[in-house]
Amino acid sequence: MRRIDRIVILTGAGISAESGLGTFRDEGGLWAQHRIEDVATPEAFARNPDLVHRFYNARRMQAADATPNAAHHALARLQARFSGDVMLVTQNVDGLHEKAGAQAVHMHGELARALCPTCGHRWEAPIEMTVGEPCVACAAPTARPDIVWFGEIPYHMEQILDALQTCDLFAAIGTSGQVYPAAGFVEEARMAGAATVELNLRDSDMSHAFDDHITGPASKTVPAWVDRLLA
Ligand code: BV8
Repeated sequence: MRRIDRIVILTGAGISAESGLGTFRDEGGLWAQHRIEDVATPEAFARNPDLVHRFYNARRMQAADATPNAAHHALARLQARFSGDVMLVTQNVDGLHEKAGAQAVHMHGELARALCPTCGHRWEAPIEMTVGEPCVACAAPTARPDIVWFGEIPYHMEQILDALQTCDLFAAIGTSGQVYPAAGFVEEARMAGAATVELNLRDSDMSHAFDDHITGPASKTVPAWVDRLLA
């Protein structure tokens, strides 16, 4: 077994499923209630800002009440105790990794933050945002959720790609591998010679690209996986 010094972990909605937050593509998932085009694109926000704010307000309130599960806590433990580097990249916009004490790189933004498209200022979002919400810095009435929508460029891509090119182990937890560029991270890691493992309830669209698969609910598989890494 090669020595592992640098780990990159990518999490998706599946890690928060057992904390009661809806995933996107499982039956009854968030997108089942709304079409992506209707709520998670800049065009949707321009066309119907009230619907988009209501969609995110509901998720912001749900996320505010949600508690991290054993999988979030296990990743925080890994970050705290692992002798090498652990970079935790998340597609999730809930704050559950932070609530468990971990540091996460939010490539799709965060529900808890607002963004002013006029001056670029970011601040802690009110639990409910409304149409015409003024920016706290420049007062422009155009504030939006600080979320990366489809067609927008994900955050921290340079930092993430650097880490993928130098990691020894890449793990994807609870993601369907359907959204790019996150779905392509496993290929970046493989090309850099990293070992790759997928932890999921079932096969994902990227399962073929992983060396190993650990099947089961994250709250069970992630703590056991972390214990092995820390042993
Ligand atoms: C970009 C914020 C350019 C919103 C999100 C055609 C081909 C290829 C690409 C494209 C294409 N057409 C368009 C694109 C680009 C597009 C894209 O990929 N579209 C897809 C739909 C085809 N991507 C973009 O637009 C991205 N931007 O490409 O810019 C660029 C490219 C490269 C470099 C620079 C610039 C922007 C994408 C970001 C969109 N915003 N989120 C919000 O959250 O409201 S994406 C959205 O989907 C969420 O963030 C979510 O995290 C993400 C991915 O979903 P998953 O997390 O995987 O969740 P999902 O429900 O799908 O799966 C859950 C998984 O968990 C399942 O596998 C399930 O089995 C598992 N699970 C369930 N329960 C458990 C579990 N596992 C373990 N335990 C459990 N208990």
